[in-house]
Amino acid sequence: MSRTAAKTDTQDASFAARLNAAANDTEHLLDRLLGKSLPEGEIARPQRILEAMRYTSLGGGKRLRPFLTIETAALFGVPRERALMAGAAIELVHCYSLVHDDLPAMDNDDLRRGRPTAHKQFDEATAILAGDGLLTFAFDVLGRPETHPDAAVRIALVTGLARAAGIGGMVGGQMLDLAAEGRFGKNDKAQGEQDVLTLQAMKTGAILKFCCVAGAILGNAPKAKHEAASRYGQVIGQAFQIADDLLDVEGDTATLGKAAGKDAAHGKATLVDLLGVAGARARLTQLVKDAESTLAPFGADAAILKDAARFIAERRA
Ligand code: GRG
Repeated sequence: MSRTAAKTDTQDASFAARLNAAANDTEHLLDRLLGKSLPEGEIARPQRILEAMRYTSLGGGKRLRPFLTIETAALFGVPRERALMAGAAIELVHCYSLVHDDLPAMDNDDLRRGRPTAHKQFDEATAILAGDGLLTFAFDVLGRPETHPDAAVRIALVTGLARAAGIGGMVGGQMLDLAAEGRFGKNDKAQGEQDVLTLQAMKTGAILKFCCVAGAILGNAPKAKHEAASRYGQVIGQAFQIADDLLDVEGDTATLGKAAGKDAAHGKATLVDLLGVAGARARLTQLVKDAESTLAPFGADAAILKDAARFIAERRA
């Protein structure tokens, strides 16, 4: 599974332990939330859709997004249970995006997190519905008082996640990505670095950035610290995508738990493509330094987030 394959050389024991703790706590929470008991307002949970939603959200993944929310929220003294609820909601959106991205109409992949993709394990209609179910459920989770007793905070979380995931974020970025493959005609293809940066900031960066913003929202952070958390999230989002693009070129399918070499096969423009492997590595190193600088307002409390930036840059899966 990708979770165990994700260790890097520079990762110290306490970082590994905290990432694992976030992963385990997220797993248990999602397992409970996606159980058989019905919250008020639900009529029934049909067995097949519940099974598909559990298959696609439990038992795999690094759980980097919940980890980022938990650790950013910790900077503001947020109780861990609340941060976990918000992190789990973001992870549900992430899992939905993977399910839909793997569909025949999108990337048409057979392998995800070391297992058959949802449409292979079930069927295409079930996979589409499982993605829809995960996305919708994320907002159910955010809307619960367990996430935060103050409704204004919950509304800020719902709005923030909707914008990060939607037309001006991940969904819009996915649209640009499909266009960049030339699917809708040559004129839509991404041309240069700025096009690629915008596409990636939307497709993968927006959700990663929101993980950190969510911690600040939960903690009613003062403006300057909210902005610092947001900037950190933006920078690690860029680093994550460059690392992902390098893994696509240099990684192997067995370690990644998903197909490697897809970007070139699909004619995708990436920063590795534009800068070369050495240039992309240099950019990644600079981004890790930038991420560390953004954390200056938090002093020693942010050591774990510095480790996270290095982990993101150096991960192998
Ligand atoms: C279908 C609306 C829609 C959007 C899809 C994010 C995305 C857009 C697709 C995911 C496909 C993909 C492989 C993108 C590259 C970056 C990425 C999100 C990798 C997977 O994230 P990890 O490494 O995965 O955090 P785990 O399995 O550890 O959670």
